[in-house]
Amino acid sequence: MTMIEDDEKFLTNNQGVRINDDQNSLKVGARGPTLLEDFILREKITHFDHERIPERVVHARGSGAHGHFQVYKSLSHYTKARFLNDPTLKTPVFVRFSTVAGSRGSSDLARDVRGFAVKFYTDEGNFDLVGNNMPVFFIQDAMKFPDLIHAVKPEPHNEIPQAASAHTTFWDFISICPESMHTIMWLMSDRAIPRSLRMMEGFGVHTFKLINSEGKSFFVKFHWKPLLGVHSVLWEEAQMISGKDPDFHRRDLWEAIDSGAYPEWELGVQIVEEKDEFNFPFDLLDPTKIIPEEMVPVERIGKLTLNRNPDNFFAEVEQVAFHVGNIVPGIDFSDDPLLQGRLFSYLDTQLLRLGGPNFHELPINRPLAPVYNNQRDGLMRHTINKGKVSYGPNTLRGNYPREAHVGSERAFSSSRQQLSGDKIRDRSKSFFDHFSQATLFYQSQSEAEKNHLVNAFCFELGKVDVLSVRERMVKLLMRVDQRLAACVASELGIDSAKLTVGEELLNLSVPADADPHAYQPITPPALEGRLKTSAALSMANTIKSTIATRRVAFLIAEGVNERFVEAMKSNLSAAGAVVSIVAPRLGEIKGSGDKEIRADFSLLTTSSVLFDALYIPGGIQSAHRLAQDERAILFINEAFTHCKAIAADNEGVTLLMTSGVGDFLNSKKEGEIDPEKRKEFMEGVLMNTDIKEGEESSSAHHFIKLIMQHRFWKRENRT
Ligand code: HDE
Repeated sequence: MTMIEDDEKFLTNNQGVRINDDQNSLKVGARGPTLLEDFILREKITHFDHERIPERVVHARGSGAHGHFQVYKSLSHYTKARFLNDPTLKTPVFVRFSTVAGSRGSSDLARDVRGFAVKFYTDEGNFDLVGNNMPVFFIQDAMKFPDLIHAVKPEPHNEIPQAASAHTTFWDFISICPESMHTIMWLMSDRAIPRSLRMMEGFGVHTFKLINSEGKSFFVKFHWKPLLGVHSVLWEEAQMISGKDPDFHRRDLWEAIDSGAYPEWELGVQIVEEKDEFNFPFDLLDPTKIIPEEMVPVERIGKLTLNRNPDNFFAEVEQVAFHVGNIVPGIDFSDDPLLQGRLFSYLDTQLLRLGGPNFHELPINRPLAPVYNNQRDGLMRHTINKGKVSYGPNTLRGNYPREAHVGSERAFSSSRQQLSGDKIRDRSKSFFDHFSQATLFYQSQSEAEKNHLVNAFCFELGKVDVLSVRERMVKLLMRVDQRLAACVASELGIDSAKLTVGEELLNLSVPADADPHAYQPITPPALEGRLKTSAALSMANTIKSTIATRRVAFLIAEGVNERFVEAMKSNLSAAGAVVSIVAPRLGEIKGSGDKEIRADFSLLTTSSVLFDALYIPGGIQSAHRLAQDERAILFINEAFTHCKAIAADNEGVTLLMTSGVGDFLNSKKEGEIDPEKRKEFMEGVLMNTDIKEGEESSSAHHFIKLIMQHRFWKRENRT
């Protein structure tokens, strides 16, 4: 039990008065009416009535954790930011991950962009890197943001669908917004359905600036690279997980940190000298573009570790307020028009959400660097400012607090930039190549990823009930890749041969006074000519060298061979995996040697989609019982269908053969299916039938290697 301090022992009201009865309101007699005088009841209920605050207008669903960041070596050549200069400094951080479209109670597994917001509590003030798990964004100018969000949110007349982009208004908007096409490729890819928040990349998206102590500035793109690799689930699984455990990602993050398996990311930077600003076949200020890693490599400069769960979800995860404008000396903004709009939006929205101008005083938002200024009062002010001087400059307090110098006193100053231009509402022509990076992304995907992407388009557009919207999307896809467009069109029952990518389509969203030709997308040959694919864009190329924190289900029943269970469990646990015993019921399950094994889940309370891999140990009775249990067979079939690693020993193999795995192997007559192909489809399934009495399964080592692979996508092609 946790230790309770003396002053925490007694229940009090909010004025600190001890309460002797918190179960009954004050009444006239035991059966009489309640008195208005009951200040204890009124205070308790009033506080409860006001427990909810407005949820975030976007990114409402989130999960957070504390940790720290440490730079590997000084980056002083590029920036004077102290937390990036001193490798001995551990800067505390708070990170909040989120989905974008759903409301606070929605499922973690929505197909969506994930927010990846990091607050660094540096000793020079708070720096917020408010990024996403995709490196590009849908739109190029902040002016379009409310429209984008209105289109993706549930439709306003009936508030349907929750946390889903698969509906008509979203695709109506996208189909006349060609600039979104690159981000749409990411959204339709498996990146939008991560296996874990701990297995996602993060990106600052916009180009920022770093400034060194000489005042020289560099363009920079920020990246987070997860040490566990980048992994996703299948769309079918995502939908099932949403029902089985809508908190799947939140729970996964919590449990990993709770068990000491701290998630880690390396911070990467792509640095571009100012003189090279115009040496790219795209505009560095355009947030719909990446800088391919082949053009500018990502330098890994430090590590983020998350090692503490929040104590209170509301006080920390809900009340944390990120703002792209929270910046420290040595870092600065670029003129990206999306970033410029964001600089206004975050503070503005938080004034409403957190009820006034003093939310920076909430514990989770409070900087570690001291705050002194002449700002005063306002709703919910915590600081009790003393004295009569609340202005500057002043003489009555020696002019304190005064402005600091940029050099010795480490004040912030904006990087110097010469600007001139007409006051106009316009967009730079250098922003109008909307397709070549969408194509680059698609071409860089593995075959399995391409198929998933096609399926995602078919699913999403299949939910659109206006034919012209679907057709417009097919037309846009024709500009990205003909095969992609043809596959999607065929599933939607559209004859793509009859469609042309007409100018009218691309001009639909052009402002009234614009020259429509000026808005025509352009395809600069440079990028197409030089770079056909980029390895970093495919998850197939991610790290596959660890099974740390992978969830492995052991399917057992009474009579299981406990030696197999123990040996496999100790091997997998030693490699960092999390083993769960799944049985037909909860409680102790007696093994064939009379040892008892406690079930972590029953077949009623869990499901294959909540695991990464499956082990079926031997034991005649166990295999027999499970073969009679439809839920066990479903469990195995789903693990097989979702391309997961499966290992079975002795009678476990017999059980496997009574499931769909056996059906697959037996149904095709010899010769009907190419044996090589059959072998391919069975990759990831490990069957060990001749382990002698007294021997241990020798398959653990091999099984671990399979789990590292995450999934065996070739299996998808078996039907
Ligand atoms: Fe945001 N965004 N955003 N956004 N954003 C918010 O701020 C906004 C954009 C991102 O966990 C809001 O406090 C505008 C890009 C994250 O608390 C709001 C534009 C990127 C989070 C807002 C963008 C992001 C937000 C809602 C276009 C990736 C969650 C609640 C100009 C680089 C932070 C809040 C958290 C949240 C506005 C585009 C990331 C309304 C106007 C691009 C991770 O201020």
